[in-house]
Amino acid sequence: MNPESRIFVTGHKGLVGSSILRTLTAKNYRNILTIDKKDCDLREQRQTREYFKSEQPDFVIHAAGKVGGIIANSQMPADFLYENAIMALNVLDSCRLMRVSKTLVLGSSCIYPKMATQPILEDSLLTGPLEPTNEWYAIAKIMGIKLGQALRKQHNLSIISAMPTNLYGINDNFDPVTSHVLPALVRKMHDAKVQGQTSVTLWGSGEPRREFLYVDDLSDACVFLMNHYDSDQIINIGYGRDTSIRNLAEVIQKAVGYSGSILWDTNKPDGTPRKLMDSGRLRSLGWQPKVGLQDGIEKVYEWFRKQQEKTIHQAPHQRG
Ligand code: GFB
Repeated sequence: MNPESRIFVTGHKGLVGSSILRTLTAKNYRNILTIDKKDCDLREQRQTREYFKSEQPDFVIHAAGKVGGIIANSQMPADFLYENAIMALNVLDSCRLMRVSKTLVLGSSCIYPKMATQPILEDSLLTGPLEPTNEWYAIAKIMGIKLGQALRKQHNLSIISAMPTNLYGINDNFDPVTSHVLPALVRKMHDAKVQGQTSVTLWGSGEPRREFLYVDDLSDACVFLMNHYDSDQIINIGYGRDTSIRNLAEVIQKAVGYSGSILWDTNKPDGTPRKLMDSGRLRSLGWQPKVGLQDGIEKVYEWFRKQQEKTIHQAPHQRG
């Protein structure tokens, strides 16, 4: 990509897309294309094709997706499967029609088998059953990867697929029910502190282990891959270390300054016992992350607090 390239970023308002935009802008890319859902719904083939025809992107980073935490995934399996699959189909098919120079498709670490050997190598894709709480989302993501590989094989298109580990950062969804664990815990501990609650209840046993990557590290890796990677082999983007949900809760508790106790609701699902990816393929190309978990959580909490203050100071009719 060069500074004048027309780079279309899908999902530019989300956690990942907004970070990719910040990173591209910071790296002086000047022709970044974005479109609001109301003006082009990527679930609609005609609208997607028309957008590609009129804007003629040279490069595409497909970051749009319907995402959510363990409960959202189990409660809306049809939405997670259909919306992610149809968006990947429409975007990649438009890339084919317009012969886009290079496309990056973003997958997820949940595409790997529930009991994959840890740390998880890219080669473990499709070697065992998926985790049932998010198999619907995972199937849609696997379809996106496979379509990219098929288009490369049949039409000689440069499409790469990257698998980010669990992500966190600013512009995330902080809803206590539908969000991923890290923003959910920030929200729950902050509310408990503000409301003077003596305890906060988290889900599951606290034993599962997850690997968390700050979203600006992910977007830096995405731009790096657009410039340095061209293969049909999928590539993991991880932080390199995992932590238990219990330990994550303690780090967040400290950052938030909440002094109450933590209770665990074991009626809620734990999900995959462990998800730590092997990111050796990416490391061997010379990329590595910069933001540690504690620093990242502090950044997120600072941003979250500012957002909360803004909401409090807004007139009631302005609140979203
Ligand atoms: O982030 P999370 O929702 O999804 O949950 P996954 C991770 C772990 O945190 C689970 C525990 O063991 C949860 O039981 N947990 C504890 C909580 N308290 C909470 C809470 O208040 N909220 C949430 N959400 N979790 C996701 C997939 O799996 O991983 C997605 O569902 C996606 O599709 C993403 O692939 C990367 O890490 O289990």
